[in-house]
Amino acid sequence: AKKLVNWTPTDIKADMLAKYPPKVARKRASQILVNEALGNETPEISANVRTIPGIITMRGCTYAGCKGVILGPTRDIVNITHGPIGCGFYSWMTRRNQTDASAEGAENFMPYCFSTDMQDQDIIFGGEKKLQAAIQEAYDLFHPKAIAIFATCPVGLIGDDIHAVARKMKAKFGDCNVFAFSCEGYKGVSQSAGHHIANNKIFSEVVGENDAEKPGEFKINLLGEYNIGGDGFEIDRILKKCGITNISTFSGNSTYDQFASAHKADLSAVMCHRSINYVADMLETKFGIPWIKVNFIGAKSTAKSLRKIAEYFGDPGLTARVEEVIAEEMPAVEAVIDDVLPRTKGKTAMLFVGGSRAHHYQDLFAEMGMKTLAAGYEFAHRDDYEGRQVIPGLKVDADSRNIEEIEVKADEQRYAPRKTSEEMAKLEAAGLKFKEYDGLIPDMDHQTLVIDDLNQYEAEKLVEIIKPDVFCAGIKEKFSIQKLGIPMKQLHSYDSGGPYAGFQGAVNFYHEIDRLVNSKVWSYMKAPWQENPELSATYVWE
Ligand code: CFM
Ligand code: HCA
Repeated sequence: AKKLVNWTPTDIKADMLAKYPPKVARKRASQILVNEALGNETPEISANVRTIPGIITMRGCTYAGCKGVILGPTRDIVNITHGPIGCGFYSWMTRRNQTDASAEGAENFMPYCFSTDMQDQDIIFGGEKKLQAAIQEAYDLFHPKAIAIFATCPVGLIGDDIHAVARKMKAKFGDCNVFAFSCEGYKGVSQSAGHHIANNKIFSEVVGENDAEKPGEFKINLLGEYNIGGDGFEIDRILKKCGITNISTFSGNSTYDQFASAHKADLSAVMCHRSINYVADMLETKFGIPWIKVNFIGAKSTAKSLRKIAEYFGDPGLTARVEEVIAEEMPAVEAVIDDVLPRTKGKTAMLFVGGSRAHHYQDLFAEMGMKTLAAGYEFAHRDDYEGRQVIPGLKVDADSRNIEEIEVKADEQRYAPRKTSEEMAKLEAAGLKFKEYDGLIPDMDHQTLVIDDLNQYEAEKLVEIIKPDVFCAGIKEKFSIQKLGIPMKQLHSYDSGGPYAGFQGAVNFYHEIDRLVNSKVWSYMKAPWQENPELSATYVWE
């Protein structure tokens, strides 16, 4: 990588802001942070705020966060998108979440894309009848345990009452839970609002429905793990080997019954805090199930997380077994690190992903001796950046239809007024409980760049100035970055790879990144317009 000779991170920030009009520059300045985290003094970043119109954001919509992210990986609920066909189609399997329905009698509706396919006349005259017919058709064909309805933008605009339709059909069937999500794409500022809507509804409609005891010892819920590229399979392999029983994953490779039984666990282990903290908090408040933060991305983080779970249970047998498993798994991991390290050490990365991978994957890169120069989230909140204390049992109105208000209220309860350590101590003495977990900012090196809601323009600027050895983001960024001559790795879909979680996943990742950052192909590459200048158009302004 080219060395930054004359540029400081502050210069880079200034350069990124230089072209913006003053108002835009001011707002973006509060979302671009030169990391000066020292000790406990975590600097403040502005997050979970609306993208300025005109900016080409990397973000997605609320429907994507609700239907695609949270409910998408559950195999035996019929998920019907009430909307134009594109919303259902483009959120169908593109996330590469995997499922295993090999058990006898296991249902799997994931290969189907269910949608009401709204047309002009539905928009004009209302789509409730069409929705009702779709629910009936799904019920007659599949007799599922549950049918979920997802609102897209036009549903909110024309005012179809999807909840009334769901209630009516649930009462009519009697043996099928039907519920609806007001997750219109435009609600809130990003996918994040969709997670919140999904979590609230799953908690109120499904969690606690099955009171039967689950077999096994050391029962946990694994919250915020979506089995992308088979990550959840690898984590389950390790948990099983340790003798830890995962009774419910939210929501990778999950079933309706897993959600319904989640209140039977002893502990919730939270992998992606951003997408699921709501369920963790509600399980703690309503059922007294405590939660801890874990991270299975990175071999060392995996070992640390297993130890953390064992420590919670405090059982000597479990602790010994966890140590045995770590000792069994690590040699294969270390052998690959020894192999790749001479080639990867000192290389640099940039990570811009949705809500937790931009943080978690830094551990994997660190294991390869690679430094993360810049990172940020599309839609995370300040708690994910700062790893600050969270008040469990937030009181927000779960039935409110104004999710933007809910999100803001929840953040306000957490942060406003901003509390010093002394103030926190006082509140704690007064009986309030707080949790601390890792945050992206304190975990990153001094003088790195932390950027919230990075956009197309800034991404290109960053790459132009810093030229990292690898840039990690999503499909929208993939080709524009590659055209700049920089290897690009998708950390959402994993391109066509994975799993990357756990011990075996780490090995996969080391090999792939080694190949990617050491490939000569990028130095041979010239864009077509560089080779054939006649291809470039000439604009004449009158
Ligand atoms: Fe959590 Fe996720 Fe992520 Fe996320 Fe997502 Fe995803 Fe992501 Mo894409 S739940 S926040 S809403 S870890 S879909 S599996 S990769 S943006 S960083
Ligand atoms: C989503 C899903 C997504 C998109 C990924 C990408 C995913 O936010 O709607 O932009 O490549 O992981 O599939 O985050």
